[in-house]
Amino acid sequence: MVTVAAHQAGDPNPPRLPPGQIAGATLRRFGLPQFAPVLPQSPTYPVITVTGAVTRPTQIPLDSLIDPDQRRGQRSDLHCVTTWSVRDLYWDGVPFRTVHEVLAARVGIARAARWVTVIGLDGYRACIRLDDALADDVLLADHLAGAPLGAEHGAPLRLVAPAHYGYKSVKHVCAIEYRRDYDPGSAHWAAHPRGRVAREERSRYLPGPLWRLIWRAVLPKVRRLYDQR
Ligand SMILES: Nc1nc2c(c(=O)[nH]1)N[C@H]1C(S)=C(S)[C@@H](COP(=O)(O)O)O[C@H]1N2
Ligand SMILES: [Mo]
Repeated sequence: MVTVAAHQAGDPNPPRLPPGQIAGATLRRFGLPQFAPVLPQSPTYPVITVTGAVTRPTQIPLDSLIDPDQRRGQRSDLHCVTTWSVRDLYWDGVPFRTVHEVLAARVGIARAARWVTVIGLDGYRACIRLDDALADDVLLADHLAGAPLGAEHGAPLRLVAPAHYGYKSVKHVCAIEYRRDYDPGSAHWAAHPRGRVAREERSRYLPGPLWRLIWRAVLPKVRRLYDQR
């Protein structure tokens, strides 16, 4: 559990939360129900598999993908589709865009690639639109709150995409798959292709404010699954 500075009660300018979100003080391990019992062990020598719409699929040691000169810290919020948020998390890592540029030279990414599926060691997959992944605030993080990322929050590497619901921020990253088409991933219909928090793109088929009610009702059950281990 990571404790963050609580915002002062009576703060004249409390930072605004996106529509339908409620802020909590601590980040607790969370995710899809089926992944609650799976806690990946970070490999001694992590490698990232790069595959899909590329001409030279390969595996790259994580150390050689994280260029120390490109490291950056970032303070950002995490918004879960089930309506909880945690503000002001301090991540450290390299921008996804920087890694993408290195990969473009090494693996030859197809010009038609418009999406990227990020895969975790637990088998979790989430797909993000490539131009969304290339935004300034999208990080591949290996540190949280100044310490190396622990197993709870996604060691060895985690995607941080603050403008998108938490289900896009894949933990335990072990593979990056470039794609021509959208891949619903582990959350299937419960994921939205874009998943932009500001537009409340929570899930497919129904409007965001309606999904709020549904996900709020589901939240306590999923919390229990994650808290009991
Ligand atoms: N590998 C993996 N990444 C994942 C998930 C998961 O189940 N497995 N759940 C996602 C969801 S729905 C959320 S809200 C966040 C939760 O991050 P936390 O466990 O650090 O709180 O992780 C995301 N990334
Ligand atoms: Mo989530």
